[in-house]
Amino acid sequence: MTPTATTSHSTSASASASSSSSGALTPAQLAQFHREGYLVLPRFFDPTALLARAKDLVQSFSLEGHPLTTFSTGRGDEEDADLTVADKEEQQRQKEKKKHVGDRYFLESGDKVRFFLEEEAVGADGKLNRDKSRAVNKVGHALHLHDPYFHDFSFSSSLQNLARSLNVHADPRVLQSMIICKQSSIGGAVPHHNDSTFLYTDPPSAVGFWFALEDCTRTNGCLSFLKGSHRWPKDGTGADSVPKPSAPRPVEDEEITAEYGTPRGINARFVRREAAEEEGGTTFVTLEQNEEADWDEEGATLEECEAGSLVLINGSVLHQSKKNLSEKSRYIYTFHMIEGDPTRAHFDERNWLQMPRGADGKREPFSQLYHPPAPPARSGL
Ligand SMILES: O=C(O)CCC(=O)C(=O)O
Repeated sequence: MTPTATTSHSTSASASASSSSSGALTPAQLAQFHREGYLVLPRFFDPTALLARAKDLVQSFSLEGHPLTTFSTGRGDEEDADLTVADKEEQQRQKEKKKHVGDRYFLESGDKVRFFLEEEAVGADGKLNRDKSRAVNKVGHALHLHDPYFHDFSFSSSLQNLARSLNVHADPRVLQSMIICKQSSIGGAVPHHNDSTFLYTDPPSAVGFWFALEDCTRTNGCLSFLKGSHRWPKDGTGADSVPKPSAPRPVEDEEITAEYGTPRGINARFVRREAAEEEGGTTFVTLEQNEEADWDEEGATLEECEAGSLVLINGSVLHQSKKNLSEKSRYIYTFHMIEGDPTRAHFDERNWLQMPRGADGKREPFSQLYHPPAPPARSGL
């Protein structure tokens, strides 16, 4: 095991049989990543301590003041014929208030550690219908800032070396770190998407780092990918045959494009609604109609993997995970990197995830992978 640059815990991201001893990718692995849009690296790290930590967090978070109803679905919306008009108006006011609280809980989570619940874990009465440790959908979105285990792991020397060898970002910034629990029986599906839709930069630059803390199988909701969907085909039906998009496409070395094809941009981005809009919350805005490939369920590749695997995900490649119908949970840890060099890409105010403003009114920067923030205190662990 290669120890991390910063850790004193046993949470090292280590190189393995699948990569060189420093964590750097081999030429063959790089080629596969560029060709297929993702790369599975089995036995990349030891998941034991991180899994235990993730389970501790989910077991011990406080429900006090938590906006439990925020992530419920349409259940509980049924009309009650016995209610008076005044009762219904009051019910509507309460619902909007809860939605507002829920929106804030989500939108202010970019620099916090917050707990989001499974829709099926909240009953129509607005209460949890199971133990909280089995109700959490995900924990995010700044474990890399606030949790010593996830901080040390995320900024480890192996991951720094890997990012250098990937060579996508000049100044990689770490953001949107999450534990995704995929609880047994109820763990929700993640519909097909690409990550640059949710972490938009101009031009797109997101790369996902996804770490299996438990075995991920077809029955507990492993990832599946539409291989190569991050590029236009090179068979004459590709980017050259459609008008140039008004939305930017990812930029990369000309040699890579020449070898594998033109990178695809994205059709839409996920943004905060303007403060003036009554509904608040988030929405999608269209950038292009036909820049992305169409999802093809039959053509998708299921990627089962063992605990300890790292999956690298290009920001334009389409992927999804299905509902966990099994008796086993599927804990993973993930974070993303975007380009932080302002001459190469720009992250703007419309993105859903934002850092808070400092005393000078400016947004605090996202963490630099190569110059990590100070580790959080370990008191109270
Ligand atoms: O873990 C999952 O099920 C989905 C995660 C994912 O799609 C992502 O992080 O982009």
